[in-house]
Order: sequence, then structure tokens, then C-alpha cells
Amino acid sequence: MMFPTFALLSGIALFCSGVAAVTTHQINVSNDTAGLLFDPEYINAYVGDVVVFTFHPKNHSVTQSSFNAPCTPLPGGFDAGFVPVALGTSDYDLPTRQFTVNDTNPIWIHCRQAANTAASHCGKGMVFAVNPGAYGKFNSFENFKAEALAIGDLLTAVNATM
Ligand SMILES: *[C@@H]1O[C@H](CO)[C@@H](O)[C@H](O)[C@H]1NC(C)=O
Ligand SMILES: *[C@@H]1O[C@H](CO)[C@@H](O)[C@H](O)[C@H]1NC(C)=O
Ligand SMILES: *[C@@H]1O[C@H](CO)[C@@H](O)[C@H](O)[C@H]1NC(C)=O
Ligand SMILES: *[C@@H]1O[C@H](CO)[C@@H](O)[C@H](O)[C@H]1NC(C)=O
Ligand SMILES: [Cu+2]
Repeated sequence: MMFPTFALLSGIALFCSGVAAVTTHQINVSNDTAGLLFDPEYINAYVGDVVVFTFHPKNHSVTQSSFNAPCTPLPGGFDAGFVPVALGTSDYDLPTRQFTVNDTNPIWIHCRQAANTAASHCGKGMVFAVNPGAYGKFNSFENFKAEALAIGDLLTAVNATM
């Protein structure tokens, strides 16, 4: 009777090693105290992990962009669209959207509210990333956010001269 027991145990071991733990990452899209940001601003995630965005007031999007163009929607990329939320909505009623991490490449995200205007949320630093390069690397989250803020500065300057 040794063999069936061994087969059963190795079957369980195979089953367990084949099932990777899925982590769910909770991200606030804006929050009541800090305004135009994603909180946290970036995460590291494994393939298969789920990223859940909880939308706070007033009216934001979660839109994929690219490292080179932080405030421009990526053709074919993820876009939750605009999700308006009334001021005073209770935490339990805040809407959520989610995506699954499909590969290990960085995923760059912005809020496209008021795009290409001085009020651009992206231009005010409302950006987010999954698996950005490490601090000090060219494709770090810090460099991505700095690019977004530079776009915002440009939009503000253009607006001031009009
Ligand atoms: C997200 O916002 C909720 C309040 O709506 C807060 O309890 C929670 O701690 C926030 N999460 C993060 C990661 O800051
Ligand atoms: C809002 O985000 C800021 C910056 O990450 C954080 O310090 C603060 O605790 C957050 N507030 C809430 C209510 O989650
Ligand atoms: C949310 O923002 C979008 C884009 O600016 C706008 O078209 C839409 O009317 C807004 N929705 C509400 C309810 O304010
Ligand atoms: C991962 O693939 C699913 C299924 O095709 C898709 O719905 C989702 O948007 C993808 N995630 C990202 C971040 O593109
Ligand atoms: Cu926004």
C-alpha cells in the first residue's frame, strides 16, 4: 500500500506548486486628504496579480500610457474611462475597476482628466506604475512622474501666454 500513498502525496505537491498565490493590490484613485494622486503611487507585482482601483471624488480615470508619453493614452491599452464620484460618498460605495498583470513589463498609468489643459491631472502628477524600474534607473517611477510634471509645467506656461 506504499505506492498509492506516495502517488497521492506527490499529486498534492504538484497541485500546490502549480497554483501561484494571487495578490490583490488596492490602489486609491485620489484620496480625501491628498488630492490628485494615486495612493500608493507605484507597486511591484507578479504576473497574475490583480490591481484594484478604488475611485474617490470627484472625477478621475485610470488610463494606460507609456514611459515616453506619460499623459497620452496608449493605443489599445487599459482605460477605465471617467468614473465620477459624488463628494461625501461613503467608503463602502466607492466604485472600483481592476486589471490583471499579464507580464513583467512596467505598466504606466495616468489620469486623463482635463488632458492637454493647465488643469491636467496627469500634469499635476496623477500617475501610477506597476513594476517601474528601480530608483536611479532611467525608467524609475520618479523619472516617469517628473516627466508628467514637466508636461504640466509646459501646459501651465502655454496657458499663461494665451
Ligand atoms: C484608501 O482610502 C481608504 C479610505 O477611503 C483608506 O482607509 C485606505 O487606507 C487607503 N489606502 C491606502 C493605500 O492609502
Ligand atoms: C492620502 O494619500 C497620502 C499620500 O500618499 C497619504 O499620506 C494619506 O494617508 C492618504 N489619506 C487617506 C485618507 O488615505
Ligand atoms: C467627468 O469628466 C469627463 C471628462 O472631463 C466629463 O466628460 C464628464 O462629464 C464628467 N462627469 C461628471 C459627472 O462630471
Ligand atoms: C490582461 O489581459 C486581460 C485579458 O485579455 C485584459 O482584460 C487586461 O486588460 C490585461 N491587463 C493589462 C494590464 O493590459
Ligand atoms: Cu484625476
